[in-house]
Amino acid sequence: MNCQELLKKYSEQWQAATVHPFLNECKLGTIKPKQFNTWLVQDYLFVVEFTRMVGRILTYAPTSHFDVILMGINALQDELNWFQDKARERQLNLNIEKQSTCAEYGIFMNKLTEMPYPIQATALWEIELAYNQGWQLPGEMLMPYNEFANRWGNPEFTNYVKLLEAQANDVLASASKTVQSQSEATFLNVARLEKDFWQMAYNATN
Ligand code: MP5
Repeated sequence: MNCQELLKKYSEQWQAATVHPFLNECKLGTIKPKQFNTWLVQDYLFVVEFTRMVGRILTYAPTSHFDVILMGINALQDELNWFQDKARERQLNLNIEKQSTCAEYGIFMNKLTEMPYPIQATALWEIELAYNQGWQLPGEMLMPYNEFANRWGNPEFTNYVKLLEAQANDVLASASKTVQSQSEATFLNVARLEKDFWQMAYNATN
């Protein structure tokens, strides 16, 4: 089982993780500010936990994988500051509680680094691909949403995700059957969390 095979086998779940009315309405410019701002604040809180997780992944990764992972951490430094700028522009308070889906995703990422490295590498690739494809698929977005779409849809980010895929494939190839099937279960968990995350933001209508 490699990354492309996972996407093919679970194409329905993957579609639900990456195609959502939230993103379509960003493209059309009809998303409600409340929905968008809820996503923005909750996604900042997600990225804080994600950054901690990627830091932990270095503990388990072979040194040959460091270059790509450190590239990701480097980009996260910029991304966290960018989120803070976007929140300031919109006068949003980042010091709030996580909604339940965001909290659940955080707990999932905490547990992920207790699992064998091939599972971590696969989930890391998948989480980044979800945003790469999710923000890319609708096509060119209207202002101000184009800035968000470009952050995850740009060609350099696509390339980074391909490098993550190669690293995941590298370790999946020699993983035991048990670890391979755990990777599959984890793939499905991430797909569900991604779908729920869009829905969480989309539900914020008042
Ligand atoms: C990402 C994200 C991509 N920002 N939010 C969710 C819910 N899933 C994936 O991670 P990053 O660190 O922003 O590239």
